Amino acid sequence: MSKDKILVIGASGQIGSVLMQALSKAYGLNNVIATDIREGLHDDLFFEKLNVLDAPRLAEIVEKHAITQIYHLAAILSAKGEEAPLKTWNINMPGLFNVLEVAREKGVAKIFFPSSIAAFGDDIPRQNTPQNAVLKPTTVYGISKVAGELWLQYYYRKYGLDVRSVRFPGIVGYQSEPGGGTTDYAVEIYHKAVLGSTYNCFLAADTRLPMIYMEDAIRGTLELMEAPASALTVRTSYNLAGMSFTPKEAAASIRKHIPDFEIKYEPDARQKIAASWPESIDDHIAREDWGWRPKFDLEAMTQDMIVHLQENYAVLQ
Ligand code: AKB
Repeated sequence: MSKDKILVIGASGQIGSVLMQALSKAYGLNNVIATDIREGLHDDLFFEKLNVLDAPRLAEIVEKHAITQIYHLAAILSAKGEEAPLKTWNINMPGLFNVLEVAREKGVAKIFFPSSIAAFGDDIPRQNTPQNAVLKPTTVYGISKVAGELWLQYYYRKYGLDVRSVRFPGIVGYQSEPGGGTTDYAVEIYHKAVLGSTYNCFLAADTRLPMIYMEDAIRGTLELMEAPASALTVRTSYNLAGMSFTPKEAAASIRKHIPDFEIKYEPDARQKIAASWPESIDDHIAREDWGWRPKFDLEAMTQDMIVHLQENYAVLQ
């Protein structure tokens, strides 16, 4: 059994709820503590209510459980962030500072902080966007991710804090629902298809974006966290690729299983955000440094999503 004690902040969110299960399996149920601002989604024994902006409460939890690793997932995403830019900054940045500071002060060994393809913006090659492309994001969420990446590197260089990060593409999974992102359509489309409804897509048919299946995203996160520190050459955030597709291609892939599926396109403000992001990602440094390989392409993901969502909805009937 591992000696690590892991704290997940934002454990009830899209990634957090699935990561909790994977971490509990890998490190033992007693060794993973869920925290979230929302109560009721996790076993009380291993749950602590936490607003990450409350630094003394965070310190109390870290001390109480002798935490050795923190996964800090709580943030406001791209589309929701644009509705309240300063509020988004005032949650995303102080939340990260509280985590970095508590880690430094209490000797937490490792931190995981997700960055995003939202860190990219103007003046990038949109195909195979390289690791070191210029970072000029157009959303407050993206700005907070770029600033966050640089602060991770700062704490690593100045204090030796072992911080690790990936730039996640849109994450697609059947286990949980996203909220407030620009890539959320790629989850919604499968729910509507399985329910037999027409999907009104908020992005245009040919909007190509990088995406990753949840199973790959979780495995990649654990692999990065388990990699030897000496192998890691990026202490801002690693580019990470799974697949890239458009809403039209997703619909075509779904129709191979659900031939009657219909989609309509009604692009809204999220279209502009999507147009500022890469279409595909060059992740060769993650592949070289810690052996990253995605397993799911669009067709494999569609098949798995449909099977699992059909099961989930059948249980609810
Ligand atoms: C979003 O759409 O905001 C997120 C992301 C790509 O970081 N899913």
